[in-house]
Amino acid sequence: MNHQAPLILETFLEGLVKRSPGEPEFHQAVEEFAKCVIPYINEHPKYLVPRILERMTEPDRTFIFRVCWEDDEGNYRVNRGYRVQFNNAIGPYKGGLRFHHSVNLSILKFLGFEQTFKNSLTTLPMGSGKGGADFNPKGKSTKEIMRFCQAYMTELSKYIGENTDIPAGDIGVGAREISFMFGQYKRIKGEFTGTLTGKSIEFGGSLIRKEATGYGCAYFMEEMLKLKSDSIEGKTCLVSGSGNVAQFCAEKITQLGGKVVTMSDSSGFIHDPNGITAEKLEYIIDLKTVQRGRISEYAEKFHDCTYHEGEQPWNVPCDLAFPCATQNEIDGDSARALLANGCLAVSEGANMPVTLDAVDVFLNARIPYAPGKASNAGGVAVSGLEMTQNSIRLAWDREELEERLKGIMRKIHNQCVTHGREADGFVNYVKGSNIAGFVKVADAMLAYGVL
Ligand code: NDP
Ligand code: 2IT
Repeated sequence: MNHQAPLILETFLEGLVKRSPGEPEFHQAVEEFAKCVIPYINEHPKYLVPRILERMTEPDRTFIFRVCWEDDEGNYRVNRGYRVQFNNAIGPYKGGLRFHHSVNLSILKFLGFEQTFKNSLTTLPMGSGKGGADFNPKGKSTKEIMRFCQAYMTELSKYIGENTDIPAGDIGVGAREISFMFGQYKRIKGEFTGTLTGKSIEFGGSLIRKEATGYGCAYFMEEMLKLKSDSIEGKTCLVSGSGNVAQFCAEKITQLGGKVVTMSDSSGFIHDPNGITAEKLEYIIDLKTVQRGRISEYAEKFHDCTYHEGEQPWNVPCDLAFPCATQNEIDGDSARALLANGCLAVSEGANMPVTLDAVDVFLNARIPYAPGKASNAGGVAVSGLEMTQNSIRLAWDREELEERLKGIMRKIHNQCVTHGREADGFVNYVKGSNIAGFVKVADAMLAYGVL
């Protein structure tokens, strides 16, 4: 029998940094995960000897490629495109594409790594991947977006397929971009298959996919509060971001009786103490998805609210917080400000919006705190349901899909409680989601032997 010394967190992380230098976001995501999972692995040597953790922290493969396109003035433009195929132990690679100037390998590896456990938690058969480009869609014309999407897909099409790797949207990639990419994929391959999700309804998309991440994030909060005999009803809520996830998180919070008082973009945030009602949210959705304007315009349109240039919403008093913009948007100071102002619980719509020290602030305060891999899994879950519908060549109705989404979020919550409940009854959702997500993928990898 092979002997393997127990894993030590610090030594493991040193090895990770040595193997993957200069990737701070990836190191951060792995550290949060390893803190929870290493004690579990040491108690379960069947995972230790086959070096499951080392294997899980190395993507299966990574594609990096040039994307050359022409802007409206006829200039040649060059960007870098990526696809990280992280882990396909429990299903084909599955995860979004991000178009943002900040995209690099570290960010895509952190997102692909998180996706592994998120997809495992959904209970659906999906492996993990993430991709995108350092392309900045801001200020680009629709034609420029189209040319970029087509150029990106011309190369990406070599690596994806309905049974191998199924991309979807993320920051900077919504219905418009998915349509351009799906059209190009179909043209190149000469076949109509469900190789992308988040498609429009007319050509194989699923009802509820657009709403799924945000709705799921609100449902997850409702589940956490239910466990404490409480609910969203009557609560003052902070939402950050004003993109796809933030919009539908705000919509569901409002439907559940909560009052959303903030939303934001990368320029600043608006504070509307009377609440962002359904009508006002309709304005924001049009502003962001059709006009492609800035959130500051909300404060010009509606009275009794304020716009805070260059600031984040975390100093506004609230009961509940829903970070739905981007990674590392809540640091230790913001977490302490939230608690000092009465925040009772946090549900992440974004991926890794909370820094490592802020995670500790929430856990030490023993408030319900849901990491994105649990609370934002609704999006990829409905992507999984879109794949199912494409495979059986049927489309389910809205009610059925919303019920399934609710059921999946409930099951994710239950898994977190099973693996995260501590002796005094406190549920550590970080530990619960990491261990529950890990076990399924690890058992599949073990079953395959040395691969
Ligand atoms: P969108 O592009 O639709 O919206 C992103 C929002 O976040 C915009 O309001 C944007 O502002 C803001 N934002 C982006 N970068 C920054 C930044 N550096 N600082 C401050 N604000 C920023 O993306 P999504 O809503 O789809 O994604 C939001 C988050 O949710 C991401 O973390 C994503 O990974 C995660 N997520 C998305 C899922 C999906 O299905 N779409 C599923 C699960 C998670 P601006 O317009 O100024 O850039
Ligand atoms: O982070 C995520 O889960 C997503 N961007 C959605 C991925 C998907 O395949 O729907």
